[in-house]
Amino acid sequence: MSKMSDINVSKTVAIFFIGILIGASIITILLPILTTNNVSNITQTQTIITGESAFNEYDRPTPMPHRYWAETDEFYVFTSGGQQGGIIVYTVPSMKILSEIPMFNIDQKWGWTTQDVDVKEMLTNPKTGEVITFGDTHHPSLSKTNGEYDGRWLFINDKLYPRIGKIDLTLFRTTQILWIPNIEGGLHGHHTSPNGDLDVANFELEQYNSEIIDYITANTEVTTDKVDGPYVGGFAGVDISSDGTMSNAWQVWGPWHHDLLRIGSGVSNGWIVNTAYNTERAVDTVGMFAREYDYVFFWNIASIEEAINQNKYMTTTEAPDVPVISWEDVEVYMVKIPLNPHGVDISPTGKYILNSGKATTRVTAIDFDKVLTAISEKRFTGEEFGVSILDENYVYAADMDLGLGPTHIDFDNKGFAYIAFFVDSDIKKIALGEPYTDLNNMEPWTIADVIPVHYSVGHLVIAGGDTAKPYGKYLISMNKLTKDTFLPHGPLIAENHELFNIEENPAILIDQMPMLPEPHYSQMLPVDLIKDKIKNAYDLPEVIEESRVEYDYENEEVTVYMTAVRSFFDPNVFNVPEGWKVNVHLTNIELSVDLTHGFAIEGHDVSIGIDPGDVKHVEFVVDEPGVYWYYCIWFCSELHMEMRGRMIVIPDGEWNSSLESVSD
Ligand code: K7E
Ligand code: CUA
Ligand code: CA
Repeated sequence: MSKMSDINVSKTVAIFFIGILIGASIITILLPILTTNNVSNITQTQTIITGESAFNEYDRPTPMPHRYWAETDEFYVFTSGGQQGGIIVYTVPSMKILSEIPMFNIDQKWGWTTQDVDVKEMLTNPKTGEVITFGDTHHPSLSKTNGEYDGRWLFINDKLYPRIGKIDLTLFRTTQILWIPNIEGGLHGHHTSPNGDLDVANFELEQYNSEIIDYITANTEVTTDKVDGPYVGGFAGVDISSDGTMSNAWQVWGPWHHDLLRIGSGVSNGWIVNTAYNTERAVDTVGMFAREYDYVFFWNIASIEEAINQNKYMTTTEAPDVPVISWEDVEVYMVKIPLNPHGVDISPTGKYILNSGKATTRVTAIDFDKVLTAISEKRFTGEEFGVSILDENYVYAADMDLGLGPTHIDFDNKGFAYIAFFVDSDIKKIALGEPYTDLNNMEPWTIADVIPVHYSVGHLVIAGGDTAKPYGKYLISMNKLTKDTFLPHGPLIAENHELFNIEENPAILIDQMPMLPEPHYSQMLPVDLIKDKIKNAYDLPEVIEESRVEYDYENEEVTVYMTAVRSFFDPNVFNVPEGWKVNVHLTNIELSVDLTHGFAIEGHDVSIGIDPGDVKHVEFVVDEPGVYWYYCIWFCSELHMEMRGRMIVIPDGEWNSSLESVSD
């Protein structure tokens, strides 16, 4: 023990001197910056540039003042990575990428790998035990309070597997993945409620869960067949507690599969709105176009809760705590909309629900006030599977013939809807009706601007477009099939995110940014809403495990409690008998921002970043005797290269307890 403390003392001294060295160099670098007034620098430079060459305010000044973008960027953009499996973060108006946040994918540089037992658990399908390390993120939804973003969390669906992930916006890291039971395949339409207590997602695929089919088709005309179809569908409700914890709340199942989804607010508060493009209940592409129209559905959330209170639900063996409710036991209405709809989006006061028929040229606007009247006056034109069809001639505020391939819709703060057209490669700006006519001063439902994009636009996003109070100002068109927009780089071309200033009419293209494949929807959050809440480090545990190595002969496991600090691992050597399992509990005890370390060990498929204040728990098995170096994967100081240590695997038969490592 005395040997150990001697070494500790000398190490403390070494750390102290290294700390001074590093500190001194940081001060040397920072001093000129700290003593310069950056803000006035920026303004000056801008004025000069603007005056001389008619550059607009979005051009970068030359010479570039240090911290220019940190001072001027206004929004964070959280864009779904699509088949990348996570989230990509960039800022506006600079269009500069800040971060990737792995979620359903693994990415060792961000410390998100399945060697971390906590990450592995989150990525394990509870039904099959499979660890799924890829996904398909589509629809991010920022948490809200009173209909506006509160900057606490971001939730997103996986279209490939049935799960919803959550990002904690104080850390920009995934902190929970909730698996949805009873279904095969993933989730698609996804949105959180205006008060942040509910998250709802449509099942991406038609389902055949025989337990549930027996229940929901018991007394109805709904037919199903396992081989020939048709099948059934539905959506899942997820409770979000006040600390952001997600839990499975309920599922509603019915005859149809649903595509996109919004939770109403304002006038439509308390209703879930979702579409179905396959009201034909077909199992092949052509069959899904058989009808001339499909439906948008309005589901009363209170009636779902009421059905649960009245015990009108079943549960499955897989999920005994999750009520499964038949569509027959909830209050639901539908309205005919142009065939094979895609986008369904709700205007800021919750009054207008815009639906785009992606295989048509039509976009319809439904007035939710009229939906409520039509329900109370029973203005129905028929029913299907017991669901009343509201008279579309009454509830439509507009039926617009606007162009080819309408996809998604978003809203600004001035009474306009912006509708993306995939085939036309443009965005049409449309004046909304009452109560927005005071704002837009236009004949309702007429075109105010046609914005060309490059080229085929799927989603678009306006800052705060799904909130009660959009911020407006910027629109990002998220384009696919971008062809010649950027330099050639092989057969698959980067996506193109185009930033427009929509305060001007016609809108001004500010920037084009190549984006890695393949975003769907994004959301924008004001910098001021979260900037000061973002943490420099994880909260270190109250008790930091003392560095040590423990041997468990019964289970043949060695547990290493290790710390990382510039630029040492402690312990920096440990011995293990061949064939044993190794658990490394690694704590980065630094609390300085950006001082991420890492732990990579040769030959064992382990490489993982670890942020300041974080604790990682890595597991692996040692099969081959030998000397294995481990090292830090992030350049953390001038002594980074030396930040390494050894794991020595002792051959079978040569081990004896005197080889047990004691921490130094
Ligand atoms: Cu929102 Cu791409 Cu999933 Cu349309 S979907 S683009
Ligand atoms: Cu720690 Cu490099
Ligand atoms: Ca259809």
